Amino acid sequence: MRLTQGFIPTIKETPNEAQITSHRLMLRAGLVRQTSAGIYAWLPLGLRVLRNIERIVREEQDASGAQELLMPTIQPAELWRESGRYDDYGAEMLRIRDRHERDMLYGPTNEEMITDLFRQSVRSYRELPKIFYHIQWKFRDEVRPRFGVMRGREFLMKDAYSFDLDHAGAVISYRKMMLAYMRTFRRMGLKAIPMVADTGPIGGDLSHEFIILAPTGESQVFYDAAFEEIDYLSEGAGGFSHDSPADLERFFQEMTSYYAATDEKHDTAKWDQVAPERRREGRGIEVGHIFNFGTKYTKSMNTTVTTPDGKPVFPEMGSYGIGVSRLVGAVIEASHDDAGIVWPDSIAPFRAAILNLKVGDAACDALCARLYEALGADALYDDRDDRAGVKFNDADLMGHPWQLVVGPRGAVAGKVELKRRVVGMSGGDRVEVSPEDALAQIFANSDRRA
Ligand code: 5CA
Repeated sequence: MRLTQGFIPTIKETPNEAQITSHRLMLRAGLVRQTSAGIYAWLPLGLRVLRNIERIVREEQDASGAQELLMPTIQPAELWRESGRYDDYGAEMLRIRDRHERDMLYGPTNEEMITDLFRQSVRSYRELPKIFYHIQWKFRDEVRPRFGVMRGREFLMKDAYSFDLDHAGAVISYRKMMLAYMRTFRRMGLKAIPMVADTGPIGGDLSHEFIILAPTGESQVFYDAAFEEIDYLSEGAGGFSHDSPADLERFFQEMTSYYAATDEKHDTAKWDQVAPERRREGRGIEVGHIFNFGTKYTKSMNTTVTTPDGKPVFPEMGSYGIGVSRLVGAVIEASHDDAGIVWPDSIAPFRAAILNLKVGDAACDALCARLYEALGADALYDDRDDRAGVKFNDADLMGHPWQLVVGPRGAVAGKVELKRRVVGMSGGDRVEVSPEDALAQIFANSDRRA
């Protein structure tokens, strides 16, 4: 995209409505704008990041065997009256009445709707297990929406739902999702820790939250230092297979053998058993949450399948959420410096930025055009007739993983300056290389869409 033709309204001043870094940077770099309290419009740069996060989430869900579908945002109240949650959910639910006086709601989550879709068509144990997911906007009328997209009222969630014949099967589905989640977050450059968590209005007794450590996080967390040391997926994400219950068990054991809990589930007796020098206490951002709640919804919504001996049973369910829009903020909290955002390659809005330091200079224009052609739509070409300093600052603020800087002297000599954007090195480390070498280095990174 040519910057002169794009819509990336960056802001120099620090917006005073924003309390945390990610919110400030998202406004300043032109990713989002607030349209109502806790509701945001995604501008082109922000939308590209959101789509990249969605792509990774989708690929890892598909790899786990989950099937994608898409449920609507607006739901009928009857389904929620059946499960008993219509009244329980309280003021967080946005209730709507249509022109025929029917009670509707903007979905805060989809357990009821997926159970209804399931019971309309699935009759036999032969059709199990099943995991469905969708990536859809949710609405929760939070009392205090804050921190930008981190705690919005409207937000994008990936929610998956599993159906199994019995508890043993449900445990396998739960572990599959845990593996898919660890791979998903890792591909975004995040180290997430699965922590024993409270189940709240979703219900059930087996639950983990996936927490990214950050001082601005809303959760108080307690964990064993082992989580800082061990890179569970390093021996190749291929080390564990979704198709092998033994692998899944080994993976689950490894992930849960050390103490890690949020404050709601903090167990001081168990905490006392952790060696004092290994105890870590801090703040974290919840980027995902998985639940096993057995037959809570299949029972209340009278959903059965027949077993091999012809008897009806209530299938066991789980639900599995990832905060897709929250992740945009969470990644920024985990990866930024004084100059701006530092995107991991996999989700950066553009693979690289081309900075033309002298627009109108024949050699600069020609070399930039060549680079832009080679990188295609995955590059942002700063073709503004502006000062070099403005371009450097904006490129650092927007956080492109690579900057290709083209100045008049270098252009004549057939050279560009290549800069890798890393945390804490906003100012410098531009290396002069040939355009071919620069492109080769940029293309060497593989976790990008084609
Ligand atoms: N039905 C279950 C799992 S599918 C569920 O709704 N779980 S949840 O309530 O924990 O939400 C899942 C994820 O959505 C959370 O881990 C969090 O990352 C994200 N999320 C929840 N509330 C908000 C919010 N107000 N703003 C942004 N993201 C949110």
